[in-house]
Amino acid sequence: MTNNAAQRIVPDDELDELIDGLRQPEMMISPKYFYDERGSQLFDEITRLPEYYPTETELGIMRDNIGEMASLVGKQASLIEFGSGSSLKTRILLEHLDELAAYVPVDISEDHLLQSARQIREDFPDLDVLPVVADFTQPFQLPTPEVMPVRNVVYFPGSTIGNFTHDAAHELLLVMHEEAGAGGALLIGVDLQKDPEIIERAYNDSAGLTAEFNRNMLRHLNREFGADFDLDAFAHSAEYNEEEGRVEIRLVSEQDQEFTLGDESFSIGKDEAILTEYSHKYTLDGFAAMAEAAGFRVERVWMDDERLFSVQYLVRL
Ligand code: AVJ
Repeated sequence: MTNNAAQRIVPDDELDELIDGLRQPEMMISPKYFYDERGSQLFDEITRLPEYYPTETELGIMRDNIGEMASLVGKQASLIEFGSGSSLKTRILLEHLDELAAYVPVDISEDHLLQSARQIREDFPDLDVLPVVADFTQPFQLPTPEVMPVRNVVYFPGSTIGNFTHDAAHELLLVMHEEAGAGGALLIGVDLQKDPEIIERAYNDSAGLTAEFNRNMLRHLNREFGADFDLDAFAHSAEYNEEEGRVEIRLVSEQDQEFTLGDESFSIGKDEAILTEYSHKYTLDGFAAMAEAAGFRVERVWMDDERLFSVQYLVRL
């Protein structure tokens, strides 16, 4: 590159990981590449769509049960959020928790993390806000709050757990178990299995925002990794796989074509696809079994009347 624009340093291991995904029997790209600036904006818009039930439903569950949630978390807990925590759900929680020892948002994206930590500090001036830049799928060192916490409560909203395969979700629960420590707990949003039509509608919205969100991943890779995807040559697909209990989101190639990433070139045939996301949906029993295997017991489950979504309080065994 000979222009003098600021360059983002692309870590080799990120590029290697992307190339490795594209060399799999079914090409795949991690859903983390959805979230550049435009992707985060699009996701925000998705959460306000009438078809996309998870966000509004989870918010309603939080609002309706916040008193009970606060009493389970108790006084002087340290709230450790996996993810940067700029959401409305986090704010509802912070407004109602009593005398928190600390709020510890954990995220890999430093800019985003520090920006949302600053906002939280502004709105909750008495709160000890201790952001940690880390990949939360790996164990990390917790900061030491000024006030010694009575317990650690990990918060993981949004059914982000759904992005993980069952093996990876198990591993992540083990990390949460470790970070929660003795006497600790986990407050987690888990999307539930239901009528497949309701699920498929949420990922195939009539405004086409989810399709745009999906294709935007390619725009992101073009910009940040110098790839040369033709966005118009890929179609959005989101199907609920009932046996696996998950939505499978893909970009389907509309023609035989080639693209390059780094120094590698790839060919993809017409109707072949790149897998961009899994969104797993759980049964209450299925999730409880997975939680138990990772050393948690389900203490309380809150749901909406239609049982679309759950928020669960798990205690560490
Ligand atoms: C952020 C992973 C919870 O799985 O519903 C929304 C992402 N993808 N529409 C989900 C998403 C397409 C979302 N999660």
